[in-house]
Amino acid sequence: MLNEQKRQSILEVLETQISKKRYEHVLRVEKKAIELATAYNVDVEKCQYAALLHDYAKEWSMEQYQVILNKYALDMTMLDYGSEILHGPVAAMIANEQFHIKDKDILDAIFYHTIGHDVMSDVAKVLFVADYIEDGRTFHGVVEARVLARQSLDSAIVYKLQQTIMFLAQKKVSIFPDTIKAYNTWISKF
Ligand code: DGI
Ligand code: FE
Ligand code: FE
Repeated sequence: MLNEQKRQSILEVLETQISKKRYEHVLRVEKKAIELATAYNVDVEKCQYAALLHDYAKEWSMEQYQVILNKYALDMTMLDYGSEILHGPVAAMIANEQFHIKDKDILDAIFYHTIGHDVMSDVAKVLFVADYIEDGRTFHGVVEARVLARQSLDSAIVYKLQQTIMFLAQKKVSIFPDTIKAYNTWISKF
């Protein structure tokens, strides 16, 4: 478990960055991440760090994203997809820079929490699934996702990728190519 003092110091800063509604989402993701990490024997503390910081930059402006993208030479094509795609990679940079988190599992989990990735650490898997099925989610398919998450993290990951791509295509919005790439990898190995 994450030390409560450290946890509170993160929450104090997080509160200044996101709305109350999103803050509560983050607490529910943390709760679900602890639950999944415990069930699947994954490092709980790492999963808590990843959960607490994953949406840190979700309400930032494009100008703020641009600064981080330039500073860390991140993929500029992400700019075409807006905050939905940018907030994870940017939050990973902030976790490193501002919260001095150097653990690659945690940083990658935050970076890929929206997009997914071909190779995901156990921490990344836990966050990817916890974000999708936390208790506040009510979208069509979440019940199925929760059932799958009890069977295996991998099956829930494939389901999330598949559902997300279908959802975006239905909405007629562009899909970030790396999400398709992750889907292709996961669907073929599953
Ligand atoms: O930040 P959260 O809302 O907790 O969850 P998230 O980081 O998984 O973001 C989900 C949102 O991002 C959801 O509305 C779908 C959207 N999204 C995911 N992949 C893509 C995407 N949007 C676009 N335009 N393209 C994508 O590839
Ligand atoms: Fe997010
Ligand atoms: Fe989230």
